[in-house]
Amino acid sequence: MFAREHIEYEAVDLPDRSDLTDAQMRAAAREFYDRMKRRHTVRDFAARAVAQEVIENCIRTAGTAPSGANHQPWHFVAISNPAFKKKIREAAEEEERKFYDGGAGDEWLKALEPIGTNDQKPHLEDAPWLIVVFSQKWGYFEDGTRFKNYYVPESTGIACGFLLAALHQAGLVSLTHTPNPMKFLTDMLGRPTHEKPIMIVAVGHPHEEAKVPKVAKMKKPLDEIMTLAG
Ligand code: IYR
Repeated sequence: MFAREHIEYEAVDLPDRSDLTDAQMRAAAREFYDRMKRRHTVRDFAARAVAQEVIENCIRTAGTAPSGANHQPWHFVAISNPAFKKKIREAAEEEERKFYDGGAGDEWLKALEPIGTNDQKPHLEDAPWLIVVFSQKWGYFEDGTRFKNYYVPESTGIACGFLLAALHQAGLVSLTHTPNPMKFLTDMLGRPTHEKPIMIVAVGHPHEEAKVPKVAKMKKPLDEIMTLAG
């Protein structure tokens, strides 16, 4: 997508300008908050399938995120094949066993107690889709030479946020899962070594008996997360 000869500034008129009244804006912000606060991280998935087209459009949304120098330093691998999901589960559980057996250290394990997680990761097989997010330390020009990427963790983090919001908007639930370490994903998915696995997002419909940890629903109030300065 990037060619060396295209590195120059060219301006175009702002497309897609929004034209809300102040009242509409107030309502829109409120409605989006009301919608987003109903997003829950869910570990229990139903067997119901999800169309590939839905996953593709959610990844397209993630790809609209802003990024350092617009380099878009991310790659998303979508997996629905049951045998492949099983392989990922087995490898992730192997890492998680070491983590929960003490590798994580007491403080970390204590912090996870209210979340109720353990080394069993059935969602990696039960969810109809796994989306593995990779960040890219560098990219390639069309001529095969490399360019450096900037603000890679920040950019990829924003793209992941867009992805989770898009999945929620599509009526799906997701679980951000970060086995520790995650290097096995690079090998298993055949990704180049300059790409770093960031997270696995398990995606699907919630199981009819799905539960969430009570503490996960306690969000800090506005006066704790916001200061008006000046
Ligand atoms: N990767 C482990 C541990 C874990 C860590 C954090 I921080 C969490 O918020 C949740 C889990 C696991 O997935 O179980």
